[in-house]
Amino acid sequence: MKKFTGIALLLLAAGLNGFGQTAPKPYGVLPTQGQLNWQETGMYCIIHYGVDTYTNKEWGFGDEDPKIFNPSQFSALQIVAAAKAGGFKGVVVVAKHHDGFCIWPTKTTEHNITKSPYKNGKGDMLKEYREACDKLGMKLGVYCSPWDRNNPNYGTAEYVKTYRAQLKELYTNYGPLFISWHDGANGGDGYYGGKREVRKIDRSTYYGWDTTWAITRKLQPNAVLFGDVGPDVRWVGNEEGHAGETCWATYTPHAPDEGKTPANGYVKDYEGTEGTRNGKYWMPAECDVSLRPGWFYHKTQDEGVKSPYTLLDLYYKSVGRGAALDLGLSPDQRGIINEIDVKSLTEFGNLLKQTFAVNLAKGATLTASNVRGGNKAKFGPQFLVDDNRYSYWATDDKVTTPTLTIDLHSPKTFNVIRLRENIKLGQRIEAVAVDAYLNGKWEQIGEATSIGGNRLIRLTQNITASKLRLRVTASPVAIALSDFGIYKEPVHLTAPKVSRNKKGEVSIITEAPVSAIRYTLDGHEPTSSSPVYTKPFVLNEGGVVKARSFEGKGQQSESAYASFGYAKTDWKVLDATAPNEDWGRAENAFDENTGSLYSTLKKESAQFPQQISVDLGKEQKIKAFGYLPRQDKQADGIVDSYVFYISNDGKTWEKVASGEFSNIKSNPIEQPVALKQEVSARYFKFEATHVIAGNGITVAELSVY
Ligand code: FUL
Repeated sequence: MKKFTGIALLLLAAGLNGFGQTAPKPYGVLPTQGQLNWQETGMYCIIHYGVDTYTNKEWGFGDEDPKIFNPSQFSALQIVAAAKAGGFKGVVVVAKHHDGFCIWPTKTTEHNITKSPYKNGKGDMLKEYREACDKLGMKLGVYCSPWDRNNPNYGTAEYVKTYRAQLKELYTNYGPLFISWHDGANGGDGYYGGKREVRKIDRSTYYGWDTTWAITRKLQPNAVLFGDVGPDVRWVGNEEGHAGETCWATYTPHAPDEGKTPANGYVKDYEGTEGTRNGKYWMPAECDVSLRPGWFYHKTQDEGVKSPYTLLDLYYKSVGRGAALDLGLSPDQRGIINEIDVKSLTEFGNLLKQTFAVNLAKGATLTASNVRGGNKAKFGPQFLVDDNRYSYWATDDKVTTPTLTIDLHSPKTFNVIRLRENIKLGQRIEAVAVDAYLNGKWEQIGEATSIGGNRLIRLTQNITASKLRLRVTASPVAIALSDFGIYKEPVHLTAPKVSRNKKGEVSIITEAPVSAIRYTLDGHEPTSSSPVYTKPFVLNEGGVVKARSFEGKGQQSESAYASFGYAKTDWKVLDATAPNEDWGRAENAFDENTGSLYSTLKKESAQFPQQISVDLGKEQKIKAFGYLPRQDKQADGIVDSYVFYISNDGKTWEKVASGEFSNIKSNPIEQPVALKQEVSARYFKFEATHVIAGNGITVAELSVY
């Protein structure tokens, strides 16, 4: 009898409310199992270690002698452990970069590790990475550059066969892999077996990507494919480590030219930053950014290692926007991750742990304005705090903008809010707002767009409240929200900012007042006994400034770092290719303002080389120069091929350096060039022989050191 009543009640409930039992219909395109796994992985590192580590380059030409590849202490275990200490879940190993040198004993080319002194030619670094990952419970992925500046056949069908054979070796011998990474940098000049020429390819058709990807699907069915055009994970369009504030997991890539098929290296890559609402494919973004300024290790960049809080900021701007964070690690010439990098990674890992250890919303009473079919057991808001990404709170089909109140029962202090949708049902929610009950009324404290697989709202200040409210403000369909969390970052004093003006005066400022700013000029870390900064000071000869904020009981910020060349106070333009507009004055190339440009850009075609020569005001010793490309995200006029001259009379010039600025398009940071030997000169000339786009050159800053 009892049993019978139970069933009757159930039938009654179902009859009254049919969809109280049925899940909401999926919305739009959906992730595959591989993409769901990737989303859960969330953060991993990409390891650049090869011949460039020994030549101090970012892109090797392809003519490097394998004998230079001679690590004294290579340890895959140390490298993978450093990534793990940072909270990362896997590593993508650059098995071959654009220089063509393979760090596994491939049968496809002679240009590989067996020709190096490493383990007397018996080494296999991929195997060592595989073992290290297994030992440490980390995932492994591979990067094998499609562009190969060493291979004599590059540009022919024969090379494509070789490239596929390389992938097959990697897939067959080192799996299981979680990602296969395909770079968009393709074609150009190189060694090519001694030909030393330019080889152009049709990026849409040359690699026959569909055929290549079919190999991945067959041999590594659980790996996702990364590229500018996915097909599983898209490039975010910058190498700065951030996705758009609004960032959709769906994407419709477009070719730069109307009517053409987009491909890796041939896509409007800036569209990857936000993706496409209701895009054709589920193709979430990966944000790749290096821990150091460059992807490979350069001793001169030891001071440029990103700090733990910079990494945390990037975490919010990548993982916190539904994308993945792919952080570049660069083993040094010993073949291990430098101590400086390990320290930053470890502290970042600890920050993450401390921040996300406790969801302060656990134990709260959650009350929803609507629950699907009134079926709380199946679709109630309690699922928001159960740590399961796929159990969820859902609403009736007609209810698309519900409200949720969260009674925390006692005041809680937090500065991060986490939201997640059950993405197995698609990306549904377009916008939300969060309110806190403060001083007797509801006040909005945060808002966000494009929720998706993970959305972190980082508040600018701590909020203490015992009642919160979530309002879904835009969604085309019923919601399926799986997660609501609030977290508290450890207290943090922000590092000061160091800058210098044209008069050579260095200023050090903080966002908010602090007890003291202390600084050093000798490269040492500032301590509580370093000099206190009181007013701007002159640094005519250039050098390194390090500064920290200090507060209360021994609390101190991370240290800020800036390196300056000679002060540009007396610099004058000697001669320069005519700027085309008023705003592009040649003087802007050395006004210590990274926002102003010297520009010769024209609509009609222009002649190269173009140049700017500068009178330093007096003879100076020069060890290096630096070119800072425009910082406004535009590509026009960025120089990627240069010649640098010096002179003592401003008439006869001596060439002291020339070369390419590799990877400047994707990573437009200052390009430092060390001269072969120190010179003494009153004048220098910077000549551009090629630009990545546009008719003319642009220069944000030139410096000499
Ligand atoms: C880019 C490459 O050209 C860089 O050298 C680096 O490997 C980066 C991860 O991808 O496209």
